[in-house]
Order: sequence, then C-alpha cells, then structure tokens
Amino acid sequence: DGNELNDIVDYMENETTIQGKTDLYGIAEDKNLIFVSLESVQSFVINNTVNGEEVTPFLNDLIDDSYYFENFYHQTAQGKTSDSEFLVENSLYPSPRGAVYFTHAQNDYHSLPEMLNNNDYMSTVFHANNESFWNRDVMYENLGYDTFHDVKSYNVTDENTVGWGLKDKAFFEQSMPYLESQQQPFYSKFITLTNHYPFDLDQEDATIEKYDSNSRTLNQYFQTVRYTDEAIKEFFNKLKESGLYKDSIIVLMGDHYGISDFHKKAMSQYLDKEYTDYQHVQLQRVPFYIHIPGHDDNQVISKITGQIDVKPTLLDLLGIDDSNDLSFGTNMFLDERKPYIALRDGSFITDEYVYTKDQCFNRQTGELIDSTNNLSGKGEDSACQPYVEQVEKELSYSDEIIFGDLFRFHDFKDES
Ligand code: GP9
Ligand code: MN
Repeated sequence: DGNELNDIVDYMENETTIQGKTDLYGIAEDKNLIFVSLESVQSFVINNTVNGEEVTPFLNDLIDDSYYFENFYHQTAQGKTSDSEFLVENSLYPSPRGAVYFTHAQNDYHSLPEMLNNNDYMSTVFHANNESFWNRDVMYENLGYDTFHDVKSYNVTDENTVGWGLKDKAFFEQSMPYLESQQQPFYSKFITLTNHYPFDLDQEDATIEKYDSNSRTLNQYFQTVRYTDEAIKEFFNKLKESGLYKDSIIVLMGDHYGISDFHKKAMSQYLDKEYTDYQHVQLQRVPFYIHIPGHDDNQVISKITGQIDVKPTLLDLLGIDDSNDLSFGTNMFLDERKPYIALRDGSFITDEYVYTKDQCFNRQTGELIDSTNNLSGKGEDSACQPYVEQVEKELSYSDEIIFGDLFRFHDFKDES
C-alpha cells in the first residue's frame, strides 16, 4: 500500500532534498540544456600529461570558463553508462546488481526529462548505438524522452567507424542538423562512444603518442581520451557557428571509470604512486563541468560531489522548482550539504575520510586511520563508523524505492 514509502519520504525531506535556492537559481532559465556524457573519461587525465604532452587541452582550458568540480565521483555499478544516466535522471542510486535500466524499466519515476517537459522543454538523446542497448528504447520512453536518435539517425561507414561504432567527431557533426531543427528550449543528451574499452583508434586519428607500460589498455586510453577532447572542441565550435551556444548551458560529465584495477601496475607507474584501496576510490573521480556561456564568475569547486547531485543542481540553475521532488542528491552549489558521497558498493568519501573495504583513510593524506580488523573490539569504533551506517541506510532506501516501485504511490503534485 505504499506505507513503506513514508519513512523514506521523511528521510529524504530531512536529509537530502535540502530546501534553499542558491545565488545561481534561474541563471539558465529557459536556456537549452546540452548534456554530454563523456565515455570512460576519468579526472586523472585532466590537467595531466603523457610523454610531456597535455592529454586534454580543450577540457583543461574549459576549466577557466566553467564551474569545474574536481572532487566529483561516479556512483555506477554493473549498469555502467546506463547507471550514470539513471543517477542523473532520477537522483536515485543504481541497482547493487544488474542494471536498473533492464530490471526496473517499467517503474514510476519522476525524472529530469519529465520535469523539464512539464516546463515547456522537449528532450532528446543522441547516441550512435543500437536503441535497445541497455534497454534504452524502453527506459527512455518511460523516463519521458521525446526523441532518441540512435544509430539509425546516422550515416555509419567503414571510414567513420572505430571500436564500438561511429567516431565521436562524426557523431557530433551529424547530430548538428537534428539539434538545430529542434524546438527550443530543449534538453539534449549526447553520449560519446570512441573512448570505450579497449580504446581502439585509427592511426590517422591519433594525435599524441601512446603511453608505455605493461597495459595496452592504459597505453591506448590516452589517445582515445585526446580524440574525445578534440571532438568536444569541434562540437563547441559547431554550437557557436549555429548560434545555439549563447542560448544554452553545456554540462559535461564522465560516466564511469575506463581503467579498472586490473591495470594497477600500469596506473601506479603512471601516477607514480602506490595503488592502494584509497587510491582506487580516488580514481573513481570523473570530470564534471557546468559551462554557462557569457558567465564570468567561474570557479574550481573542491567540495565532495557525485552523480547523485546532478539533477537538483541542474534544476536550480534552470530555475525549475523541485521542492516536490524526492531525491538523494543535494545541490552542489549549496553550502549545507549531505556530508558524504556514497559509492554503490558502500564505500564513501567525506571531507575528512575515504572509507572502503572496512578501512578508514585520511582523505587528504591517504593514511590508514583504522581498519575494522584492527580495532580492539572493546567498544572501539572506526572514525568512519557513524557514516557507515548512514550510507547503508541511504543505499537501502534507494533500493526499496526501486525494488518496490514505490514512487507509484506518491503524488508529486505536478500539474499536467
Ligand atoms: C553503449 C555505451 C557504452 O551504448 O553507452 O556502454 P558502457 O559499456 O560504457 O556501459
Ligand atoms: Mn560508458
């Protein structure tokens, strides 16, 4: 009967759906929202070099003209890209196993596209893969997207294909006519593909040298990341030429890691650091940019943030009231925020700590403070313990909502 939702609603209203508008509220009112999901781009490549060359020159420069969140974490699990989409659209956690895009595609959600559609937006997704990959065709319809340009919308040839499909540069180029013909304001999500494992690239598209380590994957990764960086640069130029740029805000986000801990040895060589469990968590940071054309007051923001926070943050910028929404995220621009970012496996990050696999680390130094195994057991608690319980509760509340399809019992009070 949905009674189980009451406690969760109370929890969200008190802990996560923090009321209060920021100074930036409505700064992008009625603007187009262009969201670019950067396949497998992790933060460690930003402002970094390989063989003495910048990996991401465009994204590095873009920091100066954007709000750039340097401690932003992906929170995905087995659903990979689809989990990152789910987090952004719903501000709920993905499933602990499997992909919620497959297992709960028929649930009632209160999604970002649905909320935008209620505010005179139309919403589209651009992604040059088969529409049924990750069950996107079914899920997107349920989430309220108006249009999905999948592989059928693109001219895919031998020359413009590598790895998983259409190369990113061709993808953006061929997307422009669709984008320009859309009614405004629009919300359009672009999902890139070239920087996908195993990071294959045609020789002619490689503009920097490979890295040299025992990992072919990592060696190639820098080249495909650079290719995607160049594709984004071209996309920005096309947006400017079309005139859409000044009427839009552009958000860029890495979807999840590209380099798994299978490549520990090579990563440790590249970073010149030991690959500890602490480092592993810190490597789950992905870039997050909010670029508002014509806006000067930009900053690098160091707060701990994550994909769960994107939805409330964007709604605030667009000036869309979300006081009736239910979400686990908090606006990234607010000072008063939930004190942790939870990863899907129960690891978490706070201002002071990084917790993973029963170990509590000092976030700044990476030193191990305590581990559950080493505590005496005489009532001695880990410094991380208070958060361990909160994180478990929050993740299980999210699971209850999804597994029980609990939003079907809730009236979000949207007009329609
Ligand atoms: C596939 C693309 C990549 O359409 O989104 O998926 P991933 O393997 O990263 O989840
Ligand atoms: Mn992906």
